[in-house]
Amino acid sequence: MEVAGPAAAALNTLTPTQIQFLESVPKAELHAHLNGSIPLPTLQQLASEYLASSSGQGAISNEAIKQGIDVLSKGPKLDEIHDFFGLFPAIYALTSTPAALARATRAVLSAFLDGRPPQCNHLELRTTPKQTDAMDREKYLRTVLAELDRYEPGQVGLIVSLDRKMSEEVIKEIVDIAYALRKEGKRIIAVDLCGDPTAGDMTKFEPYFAQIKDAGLGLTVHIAETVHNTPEETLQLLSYRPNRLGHATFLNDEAISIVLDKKMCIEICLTSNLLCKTVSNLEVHHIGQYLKADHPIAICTDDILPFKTSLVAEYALLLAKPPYGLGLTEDQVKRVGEMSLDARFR
Ligand code: 6MZ
Repeated sequence: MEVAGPAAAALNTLTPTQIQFLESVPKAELHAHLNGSIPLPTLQQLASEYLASSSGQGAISNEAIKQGIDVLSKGPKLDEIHDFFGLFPAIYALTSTPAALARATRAVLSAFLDGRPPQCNHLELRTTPKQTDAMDREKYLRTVLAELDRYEPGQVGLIVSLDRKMSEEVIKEIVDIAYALRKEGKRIIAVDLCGDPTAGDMTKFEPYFAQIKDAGLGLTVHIAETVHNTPEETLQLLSYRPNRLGHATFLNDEAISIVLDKKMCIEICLTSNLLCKTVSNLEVHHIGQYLKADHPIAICTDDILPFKTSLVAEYALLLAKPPYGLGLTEDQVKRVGEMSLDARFR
């Protein structure tokens, strides 16, 4: 995976011995979105096959797909987080058949788990089940899960994502499929709430999140990712008793005290926050307060495709000296790795 931007700058300040150390630290990747983690060469291959056979009459034109791939290849320039979500329609057109989705999933799993040494010792991959002309949501999940089955059970699990914009009908359908597949013994470990952070009313999720918790599935929610997320919404999401929180960038004091008290692990995605401009630099990143409190965190990549990073590169942002990184000691970095493994859904 090509690494660019802040994570590459941090890596460049480290010695080969330090990079080897980062590779050897036991760690888990707990926050990676499937369609945002497809290695660029795989996506480019899927695009060239798609364009060769498509009449361009689909939901998105061939020209828009070409442009989308071009932007992703160069590394998208984002003025703010909403620009980020516009990258996905082109990707979705390319993973809309079971065969293409299986190839994308296989490449994502390989990027995290097959390196020598691998990027992580444990992966929790997440994805939003989609209905397309070629598959329903159950087929979508079965296709992804079949690829997970190629790895040892302890190595990788699947988190089913719900999008903030979904209708209640779709939420119910997905939650029901998730239960049924789990009952069959498939590796569904948790449910996630994601999508455009300012869209949707969170009240519709309440009964489903309660059921999910009662059924013994994990719950992680993207929360307070932007300055526009209200304190009311944040407290509402916290009241659903999530085990882990994605980003949690803009928590007020009341929310922070709940998070500390309930020991909710924060999934921290440093490059993602910097490139989406929700955090202006590492020095002011909210990771600082959690490190000080020895509160559970997990360093994660979010979307290695647009953000051009890797898990080891995100750990470089911990070890590198300021201003390139946070300047943690090797022992502190090890402790962060340990915390990510402790926060796995089991
Ligand atoms: C919120 C995000 C996200 O599910 O199609 N996604 N949601 N905040 C983020 N931070 C930058 N990054 C990715 O993967 C892509 C989807 O994951 C969500 C978005 O809904 C995106 O469309 P899947 O595999």
